[in-house]
Amino acid sequence: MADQTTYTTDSYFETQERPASLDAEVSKVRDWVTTMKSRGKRIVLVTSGGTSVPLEKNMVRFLDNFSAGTRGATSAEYFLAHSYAVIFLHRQHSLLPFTRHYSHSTHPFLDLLQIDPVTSAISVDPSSTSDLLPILKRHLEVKEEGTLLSVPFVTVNEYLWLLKGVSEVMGGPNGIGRKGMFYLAAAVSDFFLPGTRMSEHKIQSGNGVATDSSVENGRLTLSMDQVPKILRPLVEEWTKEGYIVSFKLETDPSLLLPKSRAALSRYGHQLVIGNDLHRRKLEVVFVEPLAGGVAGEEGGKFKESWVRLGEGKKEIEEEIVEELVKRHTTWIDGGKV
Ligand code: 9Z3
Repeated sequence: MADQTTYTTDSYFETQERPASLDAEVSKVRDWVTTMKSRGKRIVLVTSGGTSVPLEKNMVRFLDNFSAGTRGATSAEYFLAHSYAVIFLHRQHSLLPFTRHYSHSTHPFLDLLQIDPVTSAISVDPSSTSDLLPILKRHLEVKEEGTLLSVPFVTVNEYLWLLKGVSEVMGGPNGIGRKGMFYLAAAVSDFFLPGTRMSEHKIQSGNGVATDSSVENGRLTLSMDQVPKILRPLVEEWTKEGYIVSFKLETDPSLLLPKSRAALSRYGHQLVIGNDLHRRKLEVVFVEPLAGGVAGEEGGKFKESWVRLGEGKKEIEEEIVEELVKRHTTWIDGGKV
């Protein structure tokens, strides 16, 4: 097993460490799904942000990717606006629905506030109120309704275990069936370093002298294995009835359509949203099976439609989610989308 480079999902989960908090997280999700189901809600699992790949068990260093979680956090807000209950499986410290509007350096929260010189009372600067009010309102409403469940991950291993656990709850006998949607916007690493080859402690370079097997003549060599294609068991085993939307990210625009079609053919799910790294906030392409056909079949046919940031709209996610809700309604009604 130590030299294995190709994992099936089964062999991955048999060999890679199960996170200590997994059972508690999944049990929380199970209770919440039961409550949302009893209220007649549709549920969407939104995955968001990048997965990290630790290089050491006592992690100091890791590989990461660019994703800030904008797509996921923004889309989650629009799903909530369409009355969905949202499980937000996200990279810890990436953007969150609602608070994303005032994060980090783009819109620092402290810049909204002012201090009364006499009483020292803190209030919101009136020039910011009109922007803040609708966001705060929705944030408080959603909190009150309990329709947003946040589940954080850090590493790709945690992400994979949680995706499996949550999908099995949503797709299981007491799950949400066709009323469930999967919106897989997280940027998931294709490669990982298996536990058996991971250094226990911080990789040492010494004083230019190698003290770790992966460091030779001062050069660190990493040999990583492929993360198994998780969409297959998701579609075929964990959640057979859910409406499944995956994202395909490319940097070469000429690969976007062929790669999106290939993903749909390979896994036979409902929709691939293709996006180019640099144009992802302006346009995406929906690739789905042509009505009456199954894209997974040999010679399957596809329907492609571009969704573009519309006139007067601020965020493309508004349009993406609007389109998805229509398709999901048809899916729930049992018809072909
Ligand atoms: C996406 O393509 C997302 O739209 C982005 C969003 C990661 C581009 P941001 O967080 O970016 O708003 O800055 N997500 C999926 C990327 C991915 O890893 N897809 C896999 C692939 O392309 C298939 S599941 O192979």
